[in-house]
Amino acid sequence: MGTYDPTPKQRFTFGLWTVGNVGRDPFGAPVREPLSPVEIVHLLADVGAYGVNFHDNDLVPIDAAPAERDKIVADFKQALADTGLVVPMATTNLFFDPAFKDGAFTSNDPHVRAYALQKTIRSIDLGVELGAKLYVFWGGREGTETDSSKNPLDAGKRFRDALNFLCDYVRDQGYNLKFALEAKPNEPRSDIYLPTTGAMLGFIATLDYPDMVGVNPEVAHEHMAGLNFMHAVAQAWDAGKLFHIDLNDQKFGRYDQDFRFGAEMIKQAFFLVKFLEDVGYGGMKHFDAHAYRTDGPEGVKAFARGCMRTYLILKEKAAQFNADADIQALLKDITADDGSYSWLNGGYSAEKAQKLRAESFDRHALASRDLLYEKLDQLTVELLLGVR
Ligand code: GLT
Ligand code: MN
Ligand code: MN
Repeated sequence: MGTYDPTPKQRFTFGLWTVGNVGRDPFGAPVREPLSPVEIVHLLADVGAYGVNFHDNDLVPIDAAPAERDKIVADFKQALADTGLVVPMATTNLFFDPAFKDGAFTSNDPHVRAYALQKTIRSIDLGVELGAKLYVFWGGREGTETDSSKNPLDAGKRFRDALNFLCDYVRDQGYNLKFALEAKPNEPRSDIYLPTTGAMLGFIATLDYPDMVGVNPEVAHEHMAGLNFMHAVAQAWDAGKLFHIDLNDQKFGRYDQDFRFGAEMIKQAFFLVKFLEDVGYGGMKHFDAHAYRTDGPEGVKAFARGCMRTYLILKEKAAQFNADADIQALLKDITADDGSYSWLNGGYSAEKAQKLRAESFDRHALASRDLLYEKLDQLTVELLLGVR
């Protein structure tokens, strides 16, 4: 049994907006006192996090005067230096201000689109100044309530033009910065464009610099759409596009709950952690979640510790799964290969197609195999429940 106390070497990160969440929701006022960015950095260092991420306006209020901005940034840098925390990722708030009520990069209004571009350039400068190597795009307002208002082809083109412009900006400045696109199906818009990680992966291939752009899948966002998050992550990994990940939890089909990692769907969380550990994902493990609205300052710390502890416990469970003799024997049997068809490996040839045509298969024998997935799954459940 390992210890589940997180340390910075595990690369767990949180956004200023996560542990700093004051518990406001569409029906209720804040329930927690706001914490300053400096206080948040110290809180995160206390609980064993590696890094802190931010939106431009989490750090610097949107209407801050230049002198105020400089003081805030200097204090934040000092807090980073005092604690050893780093800033691996930054992003732009393109959703809160009423100017973005009909989108930022995809707005019908060219003035809004230009403002969004300017705000992002400034925010990229700030992120890079603080050490960010990755820049996230979550287009919360990039969508519609009524499709009478916007042509999705125009919206797609505008979003593409904006990302191409920003890639060129980053290249022009000589920044060491990559982009990660984060999908969400809806909320706050009725429909958000490019609603899934798979949609983002398809879109990236249409950009001018696809190598600079990957994805930032979020558990809650795929679960809102009723999808298997681990499968989306696997597709992104396979494409070499898993640049970042937003870990949290969520019941299917609900509003964006952003619960503590592992709070709802332990089995899905287990297979996700197992996947990330098995493939050797080395990027940031970012918790994009917040404490229940019922909780105060102690609850916020319990929330942050809980996210990381659950990850580490599931990591241990994944190692146990990989070492479990009964489970591995079943898997060996399930994936057994007697070599009869190894001649099909290595791609197509006309000869292989010819030979395959002549093969005869006993469909009934193939179908009669008892795969014992029930047994395998029960072993997995018992392992997770701690009785193995
Ligand atoms: C917002 C959203 C998150 C995104 C953040 C990045 S902001 O909290 O709900 O999923 O990752 O813009
Ligand atoms: Mn979310
Ligand atoms: Mn997110």
